[in-house]
Amino acid sequence: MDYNLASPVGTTVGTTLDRFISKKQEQFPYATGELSQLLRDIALAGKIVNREINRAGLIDVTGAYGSQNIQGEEQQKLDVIANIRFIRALRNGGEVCGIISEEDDDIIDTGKPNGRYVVAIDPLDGSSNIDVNVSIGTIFSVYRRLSPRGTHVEERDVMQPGKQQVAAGYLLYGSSTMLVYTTGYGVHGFTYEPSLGEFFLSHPDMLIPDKGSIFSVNEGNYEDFSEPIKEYLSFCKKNRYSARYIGSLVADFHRSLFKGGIYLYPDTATAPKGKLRLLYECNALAFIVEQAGGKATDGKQRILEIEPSSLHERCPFYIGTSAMVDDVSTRIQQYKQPS
Ligand code: AHM
Ligand code: MG
Repeated sequence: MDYNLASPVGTTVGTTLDRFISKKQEQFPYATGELSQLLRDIALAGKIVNREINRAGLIDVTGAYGSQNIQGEEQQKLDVIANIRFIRALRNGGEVCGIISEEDDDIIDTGKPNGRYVVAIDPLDGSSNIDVNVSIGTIFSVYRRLSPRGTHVEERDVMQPGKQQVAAGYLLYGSSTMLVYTTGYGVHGFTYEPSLGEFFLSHPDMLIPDKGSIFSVNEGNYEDFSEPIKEYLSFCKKNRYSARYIGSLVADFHRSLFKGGIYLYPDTATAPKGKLRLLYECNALAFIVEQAGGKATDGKQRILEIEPSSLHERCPFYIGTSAMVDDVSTRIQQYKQPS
């Protein structure tokens, strides 16, 4: 069957996100439009969150959740606001029956049992950078539900391995705001034009460079890293690789996608599964990087193969240029503990 996936019509640089989504949908004769609408809902919520972030310094929404402003109204932290915005948009859209969010302990039942999809989302990632005007992001994964439509969301709907994702993406709130997503047919990047209120296609068919010389890791944890990680970092330094670490996963990943490189968040003795969350941080970026020709592993296996065992589980994370991820994974697997 010819889906004419390479059709340039309506998919050239400068195309609006809305038109791009519609054009892509037309290439799939049996598509119902629900996934397209879901992506539009996320983009809309992203615009609203972007506005809140840009005003953060002015309207004093940063700071501790639960404190009160001068009118005695409760103030909300930006990550809480972002969570509310995304959940509201997904609930109103009706395509999603359940959501798992970094901000909520349990699965959120949207009250839309006919929704065909579930979403895993980190509404505002990079918490240490929120209050200091450094780039932050939103990360999302979309899965087709396993339970029958017309019923309430179940845990198995969100506990699927990453290879089952039907779409994934991120928003980067940086020097410009971008939305980057994949539905399994390449990775496409859109840049937000605030005066028009539109995302425009700026980076079609993104591919990660197959060579990289940037490594990105929190070296403050060095003493807790295992020997193969320490050795890999020595290798990077001996080869005069550049060290870059923003501390916002989306921003660090975005740079790797453009320039090539590796991002590492290893496990340590005190954090045996690392820090990052499988369901709403690692899986989405792993899907994107593979679509862009890169790799993501936990040191032992593809991130996308991991069968989740709990909603908020963590995993070690190595992502970026294939050769670099292979190098660090090989070192981890071949390392023999001294007896
Ligand atoms: P968060 O979900 O609390 O924001 O934590 C995730 C963030 C990532 O964006 C970033 O890559 C990492 O934590 C930074 O961790 P650290 O401060 O330990 O280097
Ligand atoms: Mg996070």
